[in-house]
Amino acid sequence: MHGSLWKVLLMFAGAAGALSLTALWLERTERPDSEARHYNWGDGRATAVAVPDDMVLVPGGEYVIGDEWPNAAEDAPPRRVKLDGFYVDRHEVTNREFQLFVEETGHVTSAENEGGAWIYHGGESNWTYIEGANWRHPLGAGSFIEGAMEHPVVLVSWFDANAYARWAGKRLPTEAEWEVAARGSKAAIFPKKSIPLAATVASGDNGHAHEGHAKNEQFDRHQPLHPSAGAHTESGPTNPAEDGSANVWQGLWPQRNETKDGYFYTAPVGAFTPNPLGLYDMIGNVWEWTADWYASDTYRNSEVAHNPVGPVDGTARVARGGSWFCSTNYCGAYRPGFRGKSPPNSSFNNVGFRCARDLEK
Ligand SMILES: [Ca+2]
Ligand SMILES: [Ca+2]
Repeated sequence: MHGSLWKVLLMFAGAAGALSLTALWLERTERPDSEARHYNWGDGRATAVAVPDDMVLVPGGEYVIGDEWPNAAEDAPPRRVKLDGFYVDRHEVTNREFQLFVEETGHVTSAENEGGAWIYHGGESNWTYIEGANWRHPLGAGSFIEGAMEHPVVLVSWFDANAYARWAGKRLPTEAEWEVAARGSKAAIFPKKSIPLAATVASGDNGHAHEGHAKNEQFDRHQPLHPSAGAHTESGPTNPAEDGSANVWQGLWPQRNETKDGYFYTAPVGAFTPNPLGLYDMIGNVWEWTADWYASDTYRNSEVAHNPVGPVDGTARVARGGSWFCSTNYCGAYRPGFRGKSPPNSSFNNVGFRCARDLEK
């Protein structure tokens, strides 16, 4: 009896030892790269081209948006939409442009009113609410945008983005407009062969908003692995996490950002190849607020929607495109069909926007 009891105890001890070894291994492998602390906002290679502050015409027509995933309930299944032609900003709104808006209007951002915002700082393993963080101080006090005036503005809420758009005589793009623009106005669906097996695990908090500053819930959190995703170019979808075609996070978060694309945080607009319409950074760099409220069933309507605008109210606004923070193990949102969302008053240092405008009637 005693002999078998000892065997059982030894088995438990062995299992416990294995578990603690596993825990140690996990702790070691998930430890963030301490070198990442040394990146400043605006760091990166200086290869951006000068990009005009103009708008690009997206022709009217009927398009297919949404990705063909097996887990379409949480993402966008393919859907036909009919859009009138519209203009969309060639690049994300930059710090330079946003500063002009603030100088002319005296606009005070949501983060400034609130006294802080959510930031991710390299070398950390979590998002942190930092007092004093705002669009002028993207990593909190002691960080500045002076070396990043051609980078996209961050730590702007949906309200800030909307106020800027109105000031500029523009508006935020609808979710459908954003996606058609991101696909280069082509009715592009991911080819079936690109559907990753891991997509079948998707559920729950895809691109989920955070309410009341719940820790760790940001656009990018809780995403399934999407080893094969990415921007759509003339030659087909690419995976920026592998080929550096857009500013995302290459490597496993948070242990190592290989920065094969040249940037840890944001990149200046014009640093990456534009899509077939000539639009920069639709994928990656910063998430982009859209005009629409989020609803999980937006894309389930089988009828062809004409200029769809999303539900009339809600708790979260849609943002699109993924960001510099987006890695294969933590996010995978760097594809045109991915639907992110967050409460409109929230501000993060990987979320910005661009504007759209109707054609003159
Ligand atoms: Ca990057
Ligand atoms: Ca973007």
